[in-house]
Amino acid sequence: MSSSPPASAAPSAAPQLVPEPVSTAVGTGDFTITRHTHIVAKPGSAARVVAEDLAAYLRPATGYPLPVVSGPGGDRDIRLALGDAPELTPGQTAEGYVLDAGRDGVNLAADTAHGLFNGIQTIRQLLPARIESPTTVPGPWTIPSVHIVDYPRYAYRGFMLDIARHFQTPETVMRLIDEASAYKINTLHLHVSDDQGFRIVINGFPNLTDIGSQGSVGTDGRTMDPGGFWTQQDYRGVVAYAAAHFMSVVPEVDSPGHNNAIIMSEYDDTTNPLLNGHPQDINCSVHNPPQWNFIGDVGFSAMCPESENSFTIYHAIISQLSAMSTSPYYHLGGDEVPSTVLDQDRYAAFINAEMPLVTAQGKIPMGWAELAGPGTNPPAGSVAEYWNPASGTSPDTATAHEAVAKNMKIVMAPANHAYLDQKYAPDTPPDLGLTWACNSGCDVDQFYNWDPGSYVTGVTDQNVIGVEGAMWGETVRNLSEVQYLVFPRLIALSEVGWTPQAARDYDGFLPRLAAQGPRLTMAGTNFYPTPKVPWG
Ligand code: TNX
Repeated sequence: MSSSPPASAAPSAAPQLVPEPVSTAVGTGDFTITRHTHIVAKPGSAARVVAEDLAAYLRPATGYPLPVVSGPGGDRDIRLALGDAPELTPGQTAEGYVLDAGRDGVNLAADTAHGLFNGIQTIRQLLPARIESPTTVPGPWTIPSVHIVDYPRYAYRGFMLDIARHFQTPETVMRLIDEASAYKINTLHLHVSDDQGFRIVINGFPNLTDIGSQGSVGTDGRTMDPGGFWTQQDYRGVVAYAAAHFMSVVPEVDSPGHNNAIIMSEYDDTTNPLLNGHPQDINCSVHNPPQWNFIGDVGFSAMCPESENSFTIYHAIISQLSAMSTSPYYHLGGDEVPSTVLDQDRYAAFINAEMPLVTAQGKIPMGWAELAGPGTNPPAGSVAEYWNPASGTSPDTATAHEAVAKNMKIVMAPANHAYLDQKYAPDTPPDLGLTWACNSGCDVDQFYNWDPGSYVTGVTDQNVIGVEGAMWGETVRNLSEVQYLVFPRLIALSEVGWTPQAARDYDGFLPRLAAQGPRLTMAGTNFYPTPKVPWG
């Protein structure tokens, strides 16, 4: 009845998976997907949706119909089921999955649809790299015999993208969602505003995009690179697309600094009925009146904590973005305000006035780790994102300790291990990437070889909820440039965030990373072919 090739009895080779699963046992007898294979899932169940996702991943390259059908399914089928994964203990069920592949097909089980989605990412990597081809290519489509039990180390595994320094389209971001979710990244942190651009329509404040979206870094404003913005419909579309890839979206409009685009937009907005007629009082920047700066400087702009207009504007931003976003977190920035611009009391006053605007929307405040500094009162459980390269007992780790002392949770993103905008090596293409955190380069070894749970002495997995790779936008103008800096380093970070520390080792990681090269190539994803990886 089946025209599939005979199953082999030889032991399967160890699969080359990233992130490395918690446990992988290799068996004998593999399974080959054929044009007769079905994908089986209960009708109407959340498993059905993920089954459709799997079919959509596998149809282009195989050219097979791979119909999604109701149970029970026969031999040589791929079966997805919810609630049939007794090997997962309670702490492991939110995203865990159990995958069995062998002569009789594939059984994927999980307690949640997210777990199944993680499992189908593993199935993709068990197949030959050609499976990533967008057009039909020859098989065979053989999956080795494996028994995998898998779940993440951290609940938060983030990718941050700055669409403020250079505008990026919704289509670009959706493409990056495809690529990041393939490595089980589950959070997209969108940095939508900074000194050089404000990128999302906010109702009631049309100037924010009419004026604030027109510039970008490095173009002297308005002629060479016109900037751009998203409508709220665009934003909702990206959030929905992310949700379909089991990624939640954390929006960030930085404050009280990094917001010259807001100040330039609203400073003269004297007739806006939502403001009180003298919006000039929002400006606490070094320049008065404020002026554009497109050269990528940081630390020159701030909004004033004494101005009610500041919070009218932030209230509109926070309430509208929160209502459209899926993450429990809202990121209010909080980084890099020099004390010469706002002293610590005024900085803390701003943050303390802004956090209730976030909690009123039912969101948990999140911010760069300065948010934990003296005088601020973040609610317990709010999140500090630690970006400082300092580690161990260095005095520069202070913000991490302040966050712990305030019962905050921590997302680790130390710039020298997690900033995707840093150059790989001092001599990689001269116009892409910055160097401040990585004088001698930050290649995949640097992204892989650190432990978020012991990086700062005294900050442990009791406090750390995850990791994030930050793709700042000063030097990247389009998808291809972003991909070049993101890959393969985000893949290394995905394993830092997923795989138990004790199961990680760089020598074992390198060949598994090398195996991702042809997958990226097949999928048309640009990446830096670092000489550190034995691409083969
Ligand atoms: C620091 S560290 C920034 C960003 C820059 C980035 C460039 C932090 C929270 N902010 O504003 O884009 O460095 O690498």
